[in-house]
Amino acid sequence: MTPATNLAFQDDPIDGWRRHVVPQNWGHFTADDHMVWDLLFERQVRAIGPRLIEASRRGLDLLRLGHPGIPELGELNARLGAATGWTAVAVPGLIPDEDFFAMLAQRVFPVGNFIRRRDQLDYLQEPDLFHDIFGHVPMLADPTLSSLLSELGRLGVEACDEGHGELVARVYWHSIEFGLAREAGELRILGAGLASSFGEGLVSVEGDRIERRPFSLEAAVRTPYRHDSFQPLYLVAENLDSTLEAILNADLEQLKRLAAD
Ligand code: HBI
Ligand code: FE
Repeated sequence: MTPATNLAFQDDPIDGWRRHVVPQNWGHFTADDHMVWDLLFERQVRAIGPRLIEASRRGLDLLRLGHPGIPELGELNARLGAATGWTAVAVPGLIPDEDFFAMLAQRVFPVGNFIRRRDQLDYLQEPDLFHDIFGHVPMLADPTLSSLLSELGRLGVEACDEGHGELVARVYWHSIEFGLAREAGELRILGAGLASSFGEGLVSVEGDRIERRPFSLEAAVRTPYRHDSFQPLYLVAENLDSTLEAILNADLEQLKRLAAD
């Protein structure tokens, strides 16, 4: 895309997100980068693989993310597109909410064009490609979760337009990013932030001094969150299907009412 057309999207609320997209440049990843992916992948699957919700486990397999080395987006998108019509695009880092939601609404997901270094294995603030691909992309291969995400994107764009973007960001955060879920009678990881974090993932489902509360849209919109540390509490989708249904059917007026004191 030539710079001129990039600028054309600058102020376009629907396609402004395109200015964040960069080439993945997969050929530029070093042997060490690929080694870090393999190390993180193997360690994460061993530590929390059985604690991921079934849809995420299925997505890891369907998209063959266990293949050695950092996934190449062309191959990944061939499988992901065939499954649910989603496309992963490379971005340099955290995308502002209004552009992020606009991407989700168009079934596009941002994945970092970099991976953490060996000395950052356990935690880094900026979402790298391991967080985005291992954490988020598997659920995009699931028909139910991927439809929910594009609907959340549409709702998020509407909310940002009205200055209430925070409400949808909180619903997203307490489910898709850091939510837990009860599935097959056990506590499992729903959120990508937990799925991709070696330290926090296990603690969130096994820790005994962790605060967990049932997920509801009201609890989500009323619970601020932190980007820069372990979460102080986790919301649990006690019935995953009905929680996903409630999020799918949420509307902005309802979220504003639930957030009002
Ligand atoms: N940007 N690259 C990237 N990856 C994310 O996971 C991400 C983001 N921007 C916002 C976001 N996630 C959400 O957590 C909410 O802030 C909407
Ligand atoms: Fe994320």
